[in-house]
Amino acid sequence: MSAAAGEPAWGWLPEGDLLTRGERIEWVGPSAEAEAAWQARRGTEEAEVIELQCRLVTPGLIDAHTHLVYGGDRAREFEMRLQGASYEEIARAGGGIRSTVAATRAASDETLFSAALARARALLAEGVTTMEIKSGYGLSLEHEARCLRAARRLATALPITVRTTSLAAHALPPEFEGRADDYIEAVCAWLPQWHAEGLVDAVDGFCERIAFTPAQVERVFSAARALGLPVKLHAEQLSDSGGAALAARLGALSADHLEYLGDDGVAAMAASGTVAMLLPGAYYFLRETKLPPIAALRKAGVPIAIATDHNPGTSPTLSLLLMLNMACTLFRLTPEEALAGVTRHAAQALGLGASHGQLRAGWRADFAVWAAEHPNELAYRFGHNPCTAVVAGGQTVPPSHLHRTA
Ligand code: DI6
Ligand code: FE
Repeated sequence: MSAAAGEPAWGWLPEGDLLTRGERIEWVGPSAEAEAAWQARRGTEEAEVIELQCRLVTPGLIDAHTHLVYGGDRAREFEMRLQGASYEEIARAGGGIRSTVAATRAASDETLFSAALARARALLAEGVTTMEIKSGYGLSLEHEARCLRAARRLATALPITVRTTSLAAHALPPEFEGRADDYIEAVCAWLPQWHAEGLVDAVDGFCERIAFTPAQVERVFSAARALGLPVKLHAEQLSDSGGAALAARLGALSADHLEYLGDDGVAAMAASGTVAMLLPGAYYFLRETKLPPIAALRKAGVPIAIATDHNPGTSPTLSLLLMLNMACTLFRLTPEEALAGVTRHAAQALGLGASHGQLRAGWRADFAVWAAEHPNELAYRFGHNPCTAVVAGGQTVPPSHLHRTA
């Protein structure tokens, strides 16, 4: 078995073994030392050997930015964009996010859940054992709660770690037309209620000229911080609004998208340890041409993560492996940086850096097994899924969970 811990120079053990105990990794090291490590720990417990057939093993992948719960789709909007309409024009004309809000509100709880379940299964089939799931298509007290409950329920139906994020500050719902500040005030009042129900692990916003201003985002962030919730932000996706610097100043876990990020934003993120979450699927699907400032982020030592941004409008992909490839081909990340971006840096972006995303003793026993010789192959091939087995929390994931149904 080979192990790629995702550490500098791949952290790759060409011949390694893992011991797990309960949900955690107990020991990881060279195969030659595995027998001794096992004997030293041997108690009365029964041991189960998971035969990994000399295959590559990586930490379970982490998709740290998704909008997995929504109704309907936006295939018609895709056609309109191909005929020349821009994403912003469609959004300003009441389409875009608002059309998904209407479809989400009209969907039953069961429909919302089963569609999200199929999407989560497709991610899991590629070795994704941890996913962040945002609300943001309900935009009312009850509809946001329904989406967050559906996200929470996924972790009871599948052996995955789910982190939920409230993205109520995603777009202005029609009933608040022309009253953005009133909507923000409402969101600040709703947050404690979602939090009290245990529905929220973090708070996000869309800081953009077609969404909310930095001042409005700051009000939502103050409400989050009053509840002790970490924040993150969709920032600098379509223009430079100074969102990343604002997020960094408030200690954000991540600032996401970042195509239009300037030097000040990079410096602020470096100072606060905020992760740069790059989303090549949205860049590709919107045919953006402005690249995020990768060289400046690298130079400043800002940790870089990669995610699908799965959503019906700008990134309807369910392949995190494809995002690895795009991060390399479109953003010129190295395959090693891309893998770190969906393992340990992604864990950091979720506040799970000390428990997820690495093959290390004490970390959660989440790992993926690949029909590959070297970890660089995960970014190299595209449109191809070499994942042969997934172990989550020390348990082999049954093949029935790994069927692609979305
Ligand atoms: N940025 C995005 O790319 C998605 N949300 C956001 O804030 C787009 C969501 C959509 O178009 O439905
Ligand atoms: Fe997003």
